[in-house]
Amino acid sequence: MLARAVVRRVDFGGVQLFGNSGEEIFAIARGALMGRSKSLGNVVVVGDVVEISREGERHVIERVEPRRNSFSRRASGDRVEEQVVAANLDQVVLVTSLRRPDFKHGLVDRVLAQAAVSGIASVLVVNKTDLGGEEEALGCIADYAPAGVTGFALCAKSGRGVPELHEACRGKRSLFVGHSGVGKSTLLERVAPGHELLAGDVNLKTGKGRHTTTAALLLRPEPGMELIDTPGVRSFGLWGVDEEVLEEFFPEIVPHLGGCKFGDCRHVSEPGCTVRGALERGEITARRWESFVRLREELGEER
Ligand SMILES: Nc1nc2c(ncn2[C@@H]2O[C@H](COP(=O)(O)OP(=O)(O)OP(=O)(O)O)[C@@H](O)[C@H]2O)c(=O)[nH]1
Ligand SMILES: [Mg+2]
Ligand SMILES: [Zn+2]
Repeated sequence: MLARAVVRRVDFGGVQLFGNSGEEIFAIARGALMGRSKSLGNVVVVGDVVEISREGERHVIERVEPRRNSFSRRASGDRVEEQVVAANLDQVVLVTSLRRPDFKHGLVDRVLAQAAVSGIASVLVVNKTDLGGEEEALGCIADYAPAGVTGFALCAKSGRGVPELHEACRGKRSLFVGHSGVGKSTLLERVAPGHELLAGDVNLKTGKGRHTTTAALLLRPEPGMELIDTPGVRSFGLWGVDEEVLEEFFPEIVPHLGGCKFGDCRHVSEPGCTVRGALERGEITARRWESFVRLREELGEER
């Protein structure tokens, strides 16, 4: 008889699971699951539903159930390869900070597009308002209003603004993504205290803590609410989208598509372009537009 379980964390030596009654189970994967690569890679990821058998004291993952969705990125490195970050998600919580590190639009545009490509809703968090002020954070968020993005300006350190995000995470499985050091784990500790997410190493030379998260981890702080912490990303490449259709994943561009004079309009210098019209009227911001063009070029170069 096979039992079902949910993947909590994938380690080198095995997989941590939540069993049917919420109990933690450690399992290894059936070799056949891993294929020729002999690695779990994208086969078993956090959020997956798996079927496990028992061999004496051992739990073995026999099967991975089909995913309702998954959030991927292009794996870092030179090869064009997919990295599945997590599966079966309700929303992506994109975490940024106002300072240390500075707010960076580039990653925001990439992650928002990737979530859209995966058919997953997203919200934007601007953390560390204590270092720059709430006004400025709200300004960052306002840039994304034409894209229909909900944002939260907050301070994980003091807890200010965190209850609103907590509320937005109730009843959902949320994937926390962002650059290293923006405060994802600190924020998760606030929403879900007692998970020792920050119990990492302390730098012996500086005496300062660097608690860099090294693997995705699913938390269940309260019934129905699931939060996934992930390691910070340095760069983020899109996966699973062609340059021709990228425009469909920028919500503020979408209403202006289909009206261009030429059916194959690239919205660059063609006459009668309704997207350029929207750009000139400010309905699409210049900054988002530049991001879109850069991403489209990048996808074109990968061919
Ligand atoms: N001033 C200030 N510092 C914060 C705040 N939130 C987090 N920090 C600090 O930012 C640093 C990084 O926080 P982490 O929570 O480890 O960041 P992370 O996003 O999980 O980083 P990775 O695991 O490397 O991806 C720590 O020194 C935190 O104490 C905040 O609201 N204000
Ligand atoms: Mg972390
Ligand atoms: Zn056009």
